[in-house]
Amino acid sequence: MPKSKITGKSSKANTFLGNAGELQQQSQGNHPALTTQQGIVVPDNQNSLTSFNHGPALLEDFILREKITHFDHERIPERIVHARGSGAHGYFELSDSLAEFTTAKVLTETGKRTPIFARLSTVAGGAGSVDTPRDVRGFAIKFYTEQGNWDLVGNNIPVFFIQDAMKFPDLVHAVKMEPDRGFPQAATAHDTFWDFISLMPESLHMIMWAMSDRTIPRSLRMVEGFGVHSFRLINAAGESTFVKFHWRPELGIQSTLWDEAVKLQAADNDFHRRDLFESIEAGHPPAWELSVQLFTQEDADALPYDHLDPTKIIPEEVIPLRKIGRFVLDRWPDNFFAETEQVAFCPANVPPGIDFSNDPLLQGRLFSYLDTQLSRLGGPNFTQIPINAPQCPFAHHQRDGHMQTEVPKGRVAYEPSSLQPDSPLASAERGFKHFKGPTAQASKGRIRPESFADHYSQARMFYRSQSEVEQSHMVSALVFELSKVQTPHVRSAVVSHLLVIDKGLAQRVAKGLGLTSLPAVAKPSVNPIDLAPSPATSIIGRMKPTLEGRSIAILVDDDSNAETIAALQSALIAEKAIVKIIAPKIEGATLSDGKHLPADGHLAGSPSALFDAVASVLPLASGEKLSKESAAQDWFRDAFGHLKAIAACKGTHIILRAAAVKPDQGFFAPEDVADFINGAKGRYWERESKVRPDI
Ligand code: HDE
Repeated sequence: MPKSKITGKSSKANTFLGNAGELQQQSQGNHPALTTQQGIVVPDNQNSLTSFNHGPALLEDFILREKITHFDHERIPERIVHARGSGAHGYFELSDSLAEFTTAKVLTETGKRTPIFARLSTVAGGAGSVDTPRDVRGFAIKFYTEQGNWDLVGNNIPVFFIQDAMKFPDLVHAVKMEPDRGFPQAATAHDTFWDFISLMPESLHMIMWAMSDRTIPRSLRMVEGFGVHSFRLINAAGESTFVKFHWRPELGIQSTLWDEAVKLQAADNDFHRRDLFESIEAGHPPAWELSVQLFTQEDADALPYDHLDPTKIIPEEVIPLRKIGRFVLDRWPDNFFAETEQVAFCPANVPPGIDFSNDPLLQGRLFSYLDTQLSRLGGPNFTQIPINAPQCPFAHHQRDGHMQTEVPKGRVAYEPSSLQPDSPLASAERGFKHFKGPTAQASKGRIRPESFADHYSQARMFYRSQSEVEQSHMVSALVFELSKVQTPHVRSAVVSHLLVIDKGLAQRVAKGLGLTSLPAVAKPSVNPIDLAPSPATSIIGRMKPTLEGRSIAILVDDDSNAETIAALQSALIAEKAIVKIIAPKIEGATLSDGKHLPADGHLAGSPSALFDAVASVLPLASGEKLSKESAAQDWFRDAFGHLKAIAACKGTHIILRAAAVKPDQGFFAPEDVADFINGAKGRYWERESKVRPDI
């Protein structure tokens, strides 16, 4: 042990290992040695190299420098849109062959499982923003087919805001946080967004969908997906059929209420990500049916709108959906960054047998995705990242560039070549066949087709296809959003467009905003027509009466009736519901039978917004005590306000009275398990006018 020159005593500095010593003593396991990225074994991962006791850190500490440098570069640019997302692996299985229409094997070989990776995202917020803002959800699926990767990069709404890719940067700049002030994050409720919308009437159909409950989904497991654009299927004879892709959750589509979404945002920033993770981990993988709408050029010509206009749908009442298979998301990624963050989708990735239409928005997208990925993933070799690599044989002459991780062999990196007989060659027979198209276009110009000019008819069709409750939700969404707009003329301009869509809608929104008179009606370039309603666009009419995959809370405390709780638990689990025990303290409660029941959440930190229905089994004393706590009062007031079924025992009624909640037909005794289960399969829409009389 070295001696100090001054004191002559042994210096502790050289022998003290800090945490490293303690950790080494604790670690009895057979761990592999920790090394640097260069493979040098790290002697101490707690203390940097300093010049003696309290001396400065030394530049020669290559272990510290490597660790900090790597850390400094851990983040990559986030996606300009769809930055926040959650992904999962799974598979697609085809049940109905489309061999008549396409040569793409993924759509012709029934029974075969194709591996997939899907990512669901919000659009406007940054990567660290919340899961439950009012926003469109992206729904992108990568199919690792044996003919190369096919990316179906869709949204949970079947139309888009704009008709031409030229407008996309403007739209995104308008929706993102305002550039001078840096807010609001993840919200459309601000001036620049609504200013842009008021000046772009082509966005109004999408606005109707965005202001509906579709943009506040209950779970990522319960959203629909749409490819939006028309694509083409090409068969062996080179013939083309138009196709639109739709996918529907087997658990049914379901949304939250706005007030619930706002409270979820406070209760759990990761509500959707956690929900998807937990259901996959618990062995309840979500699944979707994949369907297509198939139609010919003649069918398209007969429609009163242009299918190449991405602000239009073809209602399924006009061209029915044909179910062709299902996909399942059953494996959470091993590493969020390596997979969910680095995955790169691109609508231009299609196998032979699928081709593009002339939708001008799609055409722009075919360029944008690869371009953005070059900077987001740092260069042209991102297809080597495992999540992006095809899972079929591939061979190309692309070489070098940033982060080349492969070691290509041989002399030949070009084609044709006579020097290397086994070097890859193009194959006209197996290769991608571009649809030739009808006839060459005679002219060019920056022209928007006349057939894209009607911006209001489908917006009206959507609004009028909704149930009364859903229409009211749209009214309150519009009132909320426009009330956040500080510029009065922007508010009026939006109402002037609503007047064209539906006068009743415009009047209700104007009243909600407190406008003293209605603005002049906007002047459409083409007068709208009344299209037949499309009931398939409504959510409430199509909600599944089921508890499968839904989350039900049981509030318990010390001395709660053990028998009632056990009966509720087993009956709910038999319905495939997720049961969560909530107690005033996270340690749980000792029930009437003397047994301890651990809790999944504590009352103050687990608001009822997190659950689809609530049951409460409390002894009178506990009801008395909790009735004085605002967290307990809010729990029931919110469950009531969010139109949920409530099973309440006598003790709970003390809290209900304190919270001024008057029981209605959505209330049950916890012992009446079957009634509660039936009641919990839906929401009590008729309660809405009592809790939100203004809308
Ligand atoms: Fe995207 N979009 N988009 N988009 N989009 C991106 O690509 C773009 C559009 C969609 O989970 C970006 O890699 C343009 C419609 C999803 O990684 C970018 C236009 C639809 C995702 C891009 C559109 C989508 C993106 C950002 C108009 C529904 C997330 C990062 C011409 C059919 C994919 C990236 C994921 C992501 C461009 C319009 C869906 C910038 C130019 C319409 C689901 O390339």
